[in-house]
Amino acid sequence: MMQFKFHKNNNSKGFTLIELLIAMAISSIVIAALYQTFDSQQKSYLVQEEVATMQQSGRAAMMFLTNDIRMAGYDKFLTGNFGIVSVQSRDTSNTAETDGFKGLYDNTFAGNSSLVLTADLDDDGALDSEETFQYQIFDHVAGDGHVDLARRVGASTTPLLAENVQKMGLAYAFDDDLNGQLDTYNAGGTQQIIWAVDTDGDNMLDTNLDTNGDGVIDFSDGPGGIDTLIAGTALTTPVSVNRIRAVRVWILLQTNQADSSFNGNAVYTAGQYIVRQAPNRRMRLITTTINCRNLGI
Ligand SMILES: [Ca+2]
Ligand SMILES: [Ca+2]
Ligand SMILES: [Ca+2]
Ligand SMILES: [Ca+2]
Repeated sequence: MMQFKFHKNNNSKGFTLIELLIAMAISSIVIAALYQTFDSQQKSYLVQEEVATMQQSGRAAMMFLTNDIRMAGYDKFLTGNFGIVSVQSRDTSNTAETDGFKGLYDNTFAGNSSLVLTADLDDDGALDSEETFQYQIFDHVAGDGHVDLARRVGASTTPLLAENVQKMGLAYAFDDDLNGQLDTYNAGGTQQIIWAVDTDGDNMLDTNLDTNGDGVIDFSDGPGGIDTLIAGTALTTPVSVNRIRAVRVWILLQTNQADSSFNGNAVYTAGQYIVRQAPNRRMRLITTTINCRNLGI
């Protein structure tokens, strides 16, 4: 039969003060290390969440823009009452205007793209209240300092589409000679599509954004500074909005929260605007080109 012997350890006198202090020191180091790991994981989780939110906003905004621009000018009975109505720039502040839109055109807002279009969605040949779509960026929640993208249907008072859209750039390709082809210009020996904007607010396209004629719209087309407008090349004759056949869209988003540990230094082109990355904010530029299915070509 096995016998268990229990020895009383007479040397056990508990912990000495030194031992206790060492144990406390070690455990506080461990806790600090654990906390740091947790904290940095938490931060990177928050960053990922911010970036995901930003990308989702951008995708949603682009989806609405694409669908609306494709519908622009939908006019089953060929009344001629529908199409792209306005390409004028608008104020980005939260100033209410009498027509229910924010910030009507003013020369000082050049480069802040906006778009108004119509489509006869109910096939009655008449322009009804829910058949006007307007896009522009402005500080939707007055005073929070972040610029948002609005999509206003009719006279809706709840137009917020995507938050923290820092810039929306729009440029337009057109068929002014009505030969069924987008009009082009000579860029270094090759013909390139003209992407034009209205720079003086008369709602006529007047400027090709490719200043240096290399077929690309970017920083090198600006006069050299950040937060400046691309100078562009004047069109021979201004072009009416009813000759527009395609729309090029730039949406520049930024994260909602500043991240003091992050510093980017990128330069973005958004339509006519050259923009420097905001301090401590991650940004994403989404671009696309949309053919206006209901406007010829
Ligand atoms: Ca209608
Ligand atoms: Ca043409
Ligand atoms: Ca003009
Ligand atoms: Ca260029």
